[in-house]
Amino acid sequence: MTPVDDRNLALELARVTEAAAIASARSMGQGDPTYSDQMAVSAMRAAFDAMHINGTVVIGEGERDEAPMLYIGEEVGCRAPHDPKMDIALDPLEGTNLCAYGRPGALALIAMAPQGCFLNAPDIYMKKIAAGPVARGAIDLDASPAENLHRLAELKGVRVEELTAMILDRPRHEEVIAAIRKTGARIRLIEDGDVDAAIATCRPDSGIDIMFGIGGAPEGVLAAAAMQCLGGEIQGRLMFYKDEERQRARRIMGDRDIEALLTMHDLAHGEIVFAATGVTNGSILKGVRFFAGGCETHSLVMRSKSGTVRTIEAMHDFERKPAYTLEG
Ligand code: VTB
Ligand code: MG
Ligand code: MG
Repeated sequence: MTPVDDRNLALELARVTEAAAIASARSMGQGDPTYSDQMAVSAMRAAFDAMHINGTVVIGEGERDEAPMLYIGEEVGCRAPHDPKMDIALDPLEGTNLCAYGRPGALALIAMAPQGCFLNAPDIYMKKIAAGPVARGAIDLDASPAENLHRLAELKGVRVEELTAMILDRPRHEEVIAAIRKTGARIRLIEDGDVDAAIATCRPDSGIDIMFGIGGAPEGVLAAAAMQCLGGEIQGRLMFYKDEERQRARRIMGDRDIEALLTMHDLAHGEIVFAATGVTNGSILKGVRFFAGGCETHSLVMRSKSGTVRTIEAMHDFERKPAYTLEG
C-alpha cells in the first residue's frame, strides 16, 4: 500500500463510522439495544461497499452463523483486483446499551491494518489495563492496582489521589475497585464502553488517567489498535470461565498460548488506521446532534505510522445525502 492510499483510506474510514453512528443515534433512548445495533451494523455494512479495499473482517459481529452482517471472515469493500488487502476489526456500535438508554460513551469503531496484524480474539472476556503515553513500559497487568497507580502518579508528577481510574461497574470488579479506593485514587465507574475508556487515558483533556478491569476481548483488540495510534499502552489476558471458551480460543488462535499476557503488539500492530465516531456524548467525542435538514458528527481519525490524530467535526446534509435520513 502506498502512503497516499493509506492516508486516503483513513479519511474514508471515518465516512463508514459516521454512517454507523448516524443510523444508530436515531435509536438513542428507545430502550432496544438489539435494534440500535442493527441500525449501526447495516449502515456500516452499506458504507463499506464504497471503500477501495479488499477487506476481511477479523474482529466483527460474531461467527458467520450467528451474525448476518459483518461476521468474522466476511469480505467487505469494492474488492477490485488492485485494491489493498486489509484486515478489519470493527464494532459498529460499541456500547449498545449506552445508545439504547441514551447514556454517555457509545461509539462506532473501525480499525484496519494489513493482513495478520490483529489478534484473532474470541468473543470472550479479557482482563485489561490501559494508560496514556507516559505510561509506556511502566504499567503491568500482573502488578497490583496500587503498584500501577503509584508508578503512574510518579511519571505524571501528581499524587495518587489526583489520578482518575475508569472501570466498568460490575460485581466482578469489586476487589479491584476496593484496591483502587484504598490508594485514594479517584474512580469513574461506567456502565459500558471500555474502548472509550482506554482511548480516554491517552487524551489529556479527558480527565482519565488509567483503565482497569475485565471487558470484551474483541474490544481489547480495538482499544489496542487505537492506542498504537495514540501512543499509550494496553495489556490484556483472556479470561476463561467455561471450558467451551478455552476450546474456542484454541481453535481460532492456532499455536498461540491462550493464557499468555497479551502485549499491545500482540493485540494489534503494523500500519494501523483507526476511526471512531461518537454516537452519544462521551469522554473523547461528542455524540450525533440532529438539526433541521442534517446532523453533526464528531470523529477521531488516526494512523499508527504518522501518529497524527485528527478530530473531524462534520456537517451532513440530508437533502444531498438521503441515505442518512429515515426514508433513505
Ligand atoms: C465489555 C466491554 C464493552 O460490554 O464487552 C462489556 O468491553 C461486556 O461486559 O465496552 P458485560 O458482559 O459485563 O456487560 C461493553 O461494556 C459494551 O459493549
Ligand atoms: Mg457490537
Ligand atoms: Mg462492543
